[in-house]
Amino acid sequence: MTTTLPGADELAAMARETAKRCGVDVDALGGAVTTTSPINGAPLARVGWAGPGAVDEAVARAGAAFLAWRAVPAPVRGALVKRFGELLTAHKADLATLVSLEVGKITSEALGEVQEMIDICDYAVGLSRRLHGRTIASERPGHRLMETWHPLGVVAVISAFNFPAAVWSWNTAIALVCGDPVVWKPSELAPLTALACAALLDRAAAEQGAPPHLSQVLLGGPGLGEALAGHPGIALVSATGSTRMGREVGPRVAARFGRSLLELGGNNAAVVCPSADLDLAVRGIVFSAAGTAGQRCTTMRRVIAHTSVVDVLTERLAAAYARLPIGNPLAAGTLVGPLISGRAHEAMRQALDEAREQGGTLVTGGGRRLADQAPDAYYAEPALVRVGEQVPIVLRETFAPILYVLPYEELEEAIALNNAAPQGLSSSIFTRDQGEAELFLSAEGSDCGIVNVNIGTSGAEIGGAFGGEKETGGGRESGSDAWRGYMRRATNTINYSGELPLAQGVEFTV
Ligand code: UN1
Repeated sequence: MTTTLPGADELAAMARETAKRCGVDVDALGGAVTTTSPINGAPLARVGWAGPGAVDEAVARAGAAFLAWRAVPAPVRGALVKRFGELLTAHKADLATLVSLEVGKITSEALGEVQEMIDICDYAVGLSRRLHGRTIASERPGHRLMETWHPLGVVAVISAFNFPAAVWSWNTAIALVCGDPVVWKPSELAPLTALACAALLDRAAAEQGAPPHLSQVLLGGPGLGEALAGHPGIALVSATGSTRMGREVGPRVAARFGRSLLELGGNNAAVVCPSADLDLAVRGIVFSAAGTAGQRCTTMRRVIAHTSVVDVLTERLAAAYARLPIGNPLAAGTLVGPLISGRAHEAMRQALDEAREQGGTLVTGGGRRLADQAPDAYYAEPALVRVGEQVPIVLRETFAPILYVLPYEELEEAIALNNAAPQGLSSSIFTRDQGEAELFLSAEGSDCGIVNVNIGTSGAEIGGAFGGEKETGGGRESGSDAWRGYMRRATNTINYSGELPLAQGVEFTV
């Protein structure tokens, strides 16, 4: 596939128009920081970063909003999120364009990201009528025990470039129905996407008569994230990014006994068993490994295939890789867009060198495309590397499309290889043998937060809890009961007996 990449002015104009349609005051943009588009490596927009003092001010405003919002009935809070979901639906294409322009996602995946935002709004609206606690049997006569869930406080969201809008929305839609205002530090690479999301939410809030400052955006670098993590006015810090970032944020929040929800790295594997449907496995693996140019935290980075299928599987993956259309993510038909930066490309190149040094064989891919047209844009051919065993480079997360394929003999060994990664985000098994699938899903199986059967590691729906164990950080966001992380639980004992029997049979009569 040959691609002509769009010129700098074209993309900058498109970004401006699209942001304006979402309600961003584009005339007020401009500032010291220039962002670029990974599509052509050219400047896209200029923005200003928050100055010193911005965190204190934002947290104070959010704190005031909390006092009002916590008293609004949860289903009324849900009405705001419902309206926000409608606005996201109306501006789905606009937001998706901004996502593509700022982080290089192909159109279908950018639209999918906005769809996840709409889905979580629907989910949160329903949730707003079922934030319920339990009634528990008391050991004392004439007593009742119950749990109530109350709004927690101000939530800070720190998000990464690869899901520049959806991750914020998973947190924000849930936080808002739970009664919590949000202060967002988006990726410094995707400020326009963030401003557009914020403008749509501000519009919904104004229309619904919600208190001001329920949602605020602060643009800035890592120092801003650190200030948010350390701020005592923030009850919960939900941070998505590298394990290195998590090591900065987690202890800072813990030191002040704040709550954190960490979504960090992943080194996700698929186990391919002898009975696997290989057609399905190939499609599932290629989407998870090469989709989003290998830049999801759920990207598949390892295939652990039984010795009876590893050769044929590798051949079929190589054939599929050779057909992948790589290029302009805005063009119809493209499946693999650019890497986010030259740094990401350099990390990929270096990992491939190390893989070779450690005995790996590059089966296909690894080259760079379109450098002649756009020397500052980094289009990489997804790489397939065959290794004999799980050498050190395989256990290192490289945020780029490299898939390592290695063999196994016994399923227990494959599970041990799966679990040998320091992170524990996502995993999958391809098999038609129920016993094998059940073992993988069991307590003795995969140690990840996401364990799939006959689908890849990425592309989770919002209805389930999303997150993982070990160096992935342990947080859960999005569906299931992840909402509990955004609320505080009170245990209530109510005595309607007219007596005062003490628990544990204690006698204390005065
Ligand atoms: C991420 O890469 O940070 O499961 C999130 C998935 C997406 C979310 C990925 N729903 O791949």
